[in-house]
Amino acid sequence: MDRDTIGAVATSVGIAGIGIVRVSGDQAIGSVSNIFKSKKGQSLDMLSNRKIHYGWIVEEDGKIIDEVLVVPMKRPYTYTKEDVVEIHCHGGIVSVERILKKLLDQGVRLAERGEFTKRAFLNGRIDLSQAEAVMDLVSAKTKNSFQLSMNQLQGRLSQALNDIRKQLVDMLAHIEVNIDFPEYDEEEVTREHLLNISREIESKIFRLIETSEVGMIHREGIKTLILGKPNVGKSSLMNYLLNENRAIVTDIPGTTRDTIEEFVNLAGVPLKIIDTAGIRQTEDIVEKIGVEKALHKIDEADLILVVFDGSRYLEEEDLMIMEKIKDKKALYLLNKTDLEEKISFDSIPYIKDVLIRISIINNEGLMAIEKEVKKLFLKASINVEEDAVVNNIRHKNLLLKAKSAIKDVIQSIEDQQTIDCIEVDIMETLEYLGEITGDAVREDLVDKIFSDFCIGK
Ligand SMILES: Nc1nc2c(ncn2[C@@H]2O[C@H](COP(=O)(O)OP(=O)(O)OP(=O)(O)O)[C@@H](O)[C@H]2O)c(=O)[nH]1
Ligand SMILES: [Mg+2]
Repeated sequence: MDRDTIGAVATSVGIAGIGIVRVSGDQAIGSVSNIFKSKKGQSLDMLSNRKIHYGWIVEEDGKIIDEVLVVPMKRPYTYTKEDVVEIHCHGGIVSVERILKKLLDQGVRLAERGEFTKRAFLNGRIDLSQAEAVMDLVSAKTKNSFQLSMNQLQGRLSQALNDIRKQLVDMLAHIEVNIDFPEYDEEEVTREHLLNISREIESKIFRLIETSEVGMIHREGIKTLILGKPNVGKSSLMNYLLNENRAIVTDIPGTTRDTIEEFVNLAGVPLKIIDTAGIRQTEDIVEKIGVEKALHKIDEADLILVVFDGSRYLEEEDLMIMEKIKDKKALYLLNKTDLEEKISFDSIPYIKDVLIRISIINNEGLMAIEKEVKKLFLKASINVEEDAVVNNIRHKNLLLKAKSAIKDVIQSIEDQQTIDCIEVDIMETLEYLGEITGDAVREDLVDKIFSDFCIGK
């Protein structure tokens, strides 16, 4: 393992009360010691461990760079399980960068993305799924997604996976013990026993996969496309949901040209909302590009909010939009109910029942959108506070592979396959689950995972 001492600015760089520079590795205390002058005049390695020490970061000639608080933390009870020092200095760009530069001059290497957390993983303090949770925590946008990641960091997913892995290992042990007594009865009992456990494991894995839909929504947000012909109130809806005047609203059809993307927390449900140009045939080049862009986004959207103008007749564009989104999850919003109603869905009876009637101007009916979104995406059976929830596509894919491997185990037992054959499938299941926690994972994959982190974490 890389023994370099690494350093980075751990706080977000910008105007702030304090900034923190973090160092980890064998030379952490020595290198900070060289540039730190404590109030008491003692060198850092003489000062007490895990206590905050007041002093200054200084140039060789004693000139003060910044007034700081320094926390030396000796291994192994640290974030990385290595010696760690945190220097708390004034916020802003200048101080943290000058201090970091001084450390680099001492031979400290600039940390790569996620390298502190990677060391915590490689040194065995946390497993890979917990390390991934750290990144999710710092980028969480809602309380729920933070909570899910916190549960994961606390080991809730790891625990669920380890329970399953232990059962798989027990299965292998059971086979080893009983294979030496291959009398007919013993083998029958063994097979029956293995079959029961395999079915139990299959349902546990299935349950975890089931949580991933909600888990991913909390993490990534529901990609929500607002679609409709021009002037129906799409941008008004966007502004209402954002609670700010983000998109331009006018009574001129074709106001919105480009797509506008914003994040909104709708009563705990994160939405990535995209306002689009009104769909219509147009000769205007810019508008035309906007319309094409809007239509292109349909494929990747999780949810479409189709807006109709109730004060106008149903037109060809409305029908065209409905046709284009017929396979997608959608809410049909009939806007401008404050005006005299002209629209009629007599030709498309199924729409009538699912319409949500709203008036954005009068702030009417809009709560129903929130309710319906929740109904569509959040399954009541999942408890964000308590359950082990999968919120990561890498984990989900490995669980799907594990599920298929355990299905093979069940099949092999049912088909009276040889014990060897069953063993291979059990080991495969174990391996997929091990990849989630990082017990069986390739180095390049580990590098790839941490490269998505931010610097200083
Ligand atoms: N009466 C009434 N007018 C509304 C309502 N909602 C929006 N409008 C008006 O409808 C007009 C068009 O609103 P926008 O939000 O710009 O419509 P849009 O669908 O984004 O239009 P394009 O960007 O041109 O496609 C504006 O004058 C709004 O004030 C409503 O509930 N009732
Ligand atoms: Mg608009």
